[in-house]
Amino acid sequence: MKKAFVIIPTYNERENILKVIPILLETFKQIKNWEMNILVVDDTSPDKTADVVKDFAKKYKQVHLVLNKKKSGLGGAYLRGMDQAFHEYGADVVFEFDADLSHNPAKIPEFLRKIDEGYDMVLGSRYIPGGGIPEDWGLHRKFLSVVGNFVIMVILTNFTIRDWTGGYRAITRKVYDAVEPEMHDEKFTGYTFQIGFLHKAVKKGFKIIEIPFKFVDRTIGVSKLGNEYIKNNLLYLFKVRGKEIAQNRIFKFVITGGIGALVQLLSLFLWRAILPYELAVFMSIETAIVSNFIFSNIWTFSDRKLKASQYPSKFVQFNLASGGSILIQVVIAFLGKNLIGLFELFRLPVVQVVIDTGMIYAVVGILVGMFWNFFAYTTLIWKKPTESHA
Ligand SMILES: Nc1nc2c(ncn2[C@@H]2O[C@H](COP(=O)(O)OP(=O)(O)O)[C@@H](O)[C@H]2O)c(=O)[nH]1
Ligand SMILES: [Mg+2]
Repeated sequence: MKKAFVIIPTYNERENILKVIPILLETFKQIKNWEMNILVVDDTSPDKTADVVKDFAKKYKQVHLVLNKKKSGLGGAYLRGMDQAFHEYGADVVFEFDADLSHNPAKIPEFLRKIDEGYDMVLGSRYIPGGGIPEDWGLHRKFLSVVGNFVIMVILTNFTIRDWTGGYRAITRKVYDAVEPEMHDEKFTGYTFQIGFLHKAVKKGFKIIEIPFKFVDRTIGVSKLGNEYIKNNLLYLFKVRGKEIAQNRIFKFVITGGIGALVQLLSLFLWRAILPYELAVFMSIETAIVSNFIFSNIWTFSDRKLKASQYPSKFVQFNLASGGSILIQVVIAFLGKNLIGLFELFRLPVVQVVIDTGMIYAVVGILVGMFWNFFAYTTLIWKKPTESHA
């Protein structure tokens, strides 16, 4: 039979753990096709939560305790518990579960059904129909959770998952095995663990589903959610998102083009010092093309770097592609002028710069030209290597 472990991190939850363990054991009785266990990860709570767990563990073989010597934070506790459950006890699935009865245990069978259906990870969600947050939460906490989740969706540009910060989840071993190695390089010890873990699981393409649940406010003890929560989460989000964007090819392409434009303008000064104007313009364009070629090869397409022997022919192709882009811009400007005409649209306030249709044709030309360049680079010059079956 497959094994599931409900992992409960605790810090000063003596009263709560006393209540929640019997309720869970009762719930487990309805579950026939899974072997159910509880694993409490306590950070040597001053209120001696661990002693209560030890008493249960003596009576019930499904109850287990991991004791951390010092406070490890929510993420630290979960990583420790998951390692133990998957590697020592041979778990197939673990649950993230709060001690304070905020998570309705009656939902556990529903989570397991989704796992049985083939999902890799199941999220208890407060923000899909059927789910909810406590009515009596203060405005501050409601705002934090609702707006926080919205901000997360915007930064990660993922609106398919509605509850990123919830702490009621079922995670299969394969998700853990894939995500866990990456959970040590950043600061995941606190509540940021939840967003970080989920974000990585999503990126790896696991099958994830949300099921609704109503979050119930704790009646005993205090929340450990600290003020560093917002700061840490935002820091994490901007860091990983920044990294993702910096690795994006289109981003690199645009930056490379920007550098090219700068090189063109600056080198024009130098070329003009030694050449007549027309020739200097031509040489500055060629200098920019060389710059673009170099940056594209070592950065934008670093994963498809050309061999030195390919440089001459690829550089000729690159020049033709760039020439194509210039031609596109000239043609669009010509067509615009002759088909639509040149006329003033508006004047920028203060600086009094006239914006006319000619500017619009130029902008459209630049965009279409860039589109052409990107197309030529990816399909012609830095072609995706085809697998050879020699
Ligand atoms: N082991 C351990 N558990 C923690 C730590 N911080 C929070 N928890 C537990 O994580 C669960 C969720 O914390 P809680 O304070 O209820 O957060 P909230 O529900 O977001 O207000 C509870 O069972 C806490 O006891 C920690 O540093 N170590
Ligand atoms: Mg709680």
